[in-house]
Amino acid sequence: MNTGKQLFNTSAIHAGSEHCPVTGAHIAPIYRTSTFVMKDVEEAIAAGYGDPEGKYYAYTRYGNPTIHAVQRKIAALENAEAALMAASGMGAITTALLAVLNTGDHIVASDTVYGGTFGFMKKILPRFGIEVTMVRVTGDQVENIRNAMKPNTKIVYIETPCNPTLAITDLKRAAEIAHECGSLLYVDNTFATPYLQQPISLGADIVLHSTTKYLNGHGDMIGGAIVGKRELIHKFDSDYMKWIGGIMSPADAAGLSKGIKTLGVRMDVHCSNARKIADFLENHNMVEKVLYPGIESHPGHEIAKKQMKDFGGMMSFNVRGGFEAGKLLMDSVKLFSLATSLGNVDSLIQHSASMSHASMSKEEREAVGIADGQVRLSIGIEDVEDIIYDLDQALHNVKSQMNL
Ligand code: LCS
Repeated sequence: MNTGKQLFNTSAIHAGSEHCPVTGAHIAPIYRTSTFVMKDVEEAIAAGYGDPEGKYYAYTRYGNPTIHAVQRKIAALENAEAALMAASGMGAITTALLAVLNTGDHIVASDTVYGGTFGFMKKILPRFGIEVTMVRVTGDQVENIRNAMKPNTKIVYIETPCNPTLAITDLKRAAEIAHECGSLLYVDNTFATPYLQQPISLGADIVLHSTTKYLNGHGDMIGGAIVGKRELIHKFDSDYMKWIGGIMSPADAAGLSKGIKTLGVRMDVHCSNARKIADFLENHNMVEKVLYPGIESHPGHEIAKKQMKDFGGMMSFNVRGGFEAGKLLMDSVKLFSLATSLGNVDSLIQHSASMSHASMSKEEREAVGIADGQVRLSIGIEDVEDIIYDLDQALHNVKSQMNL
């Protein structure tokens, strides 16, 4: 029943998407401009760096109507007050971390995160005197966060479901621990999207996205978002993004707004396809292990059921025959594209160890369950029978060529 607040799909279509107030154009034009003309010097002085809410503009690096439109859309979907767009997911993550951290600070992060995030935390933050402790945060091990906290811990950083092992963290519990210890909770919500999981409603302070993935959905842009309370987001904008400069382009913001309009309907198909494919793989004699939070044997299944609307379109699996079998499988698929990235309408397959998580050493990967033979699937919204047919023929090919 409608309670007066717009529901998800309505918001995805309408939030932030105003018609052009000047011409009446149904779809507002893209404000492809670097700068904004001032009437006179008095106005220029008053405008300063522009207004973070878009009441007036000065220069696109400080704000632009097309970028502000997608910010309002994403904030509405995440049940948040404000959002800030970045040139990439990594741009959003690094901006949100560096906007808060100072030399001598400490952060606690989940031990499994996207390879780029891992690289930034392990190789760049320490250069600025910022210490990172990575701990296992699945199931009851979420309590490890408390043990890792120090007086100078500023941020707890979680990715759930995480890339590429689909491990799940109890966000409500993580938020409680972070807040009891006086720290902020950051959550990368790229895999779930706000359609399936709203971390702010579970206690997170900042939500991060690679909008490159499901939010855009069509694989034709790179972007990121930082979402949270107005005061914090405006501070990130005015004290950091404005000078670091990694903003999203207006053209990409317009493309992203279009993509988000169909997020809910796309996610429903991603989820239902993924569930059928996980069942198919679980019952296939060439598959050793399926990592998908939607299957009951997954250790994070109960928590995922509690905090997510559905289980998403991402999964990983270990093929019988190890690395050689995984390699042959990826060379044998026809419908899937062998490509990193995820969240597109079309299905993608990748080798996590050498692609998304190449920034980790073999030992670091093995410690968190990223096996050398592991294959990651981003299940698209094609007809599921066609996706299963492709995987089946590829697995048969592996079996016969390797005499397994
Ligand atoms: N967060 C997650 C969970 C990601 O999977 C990625 C990228 C990022 C952040 C960074 O976003 P970007 O800067 O690429 O927009 N994940 C990728 C992957 O698995 N393969 O290629 C990129």
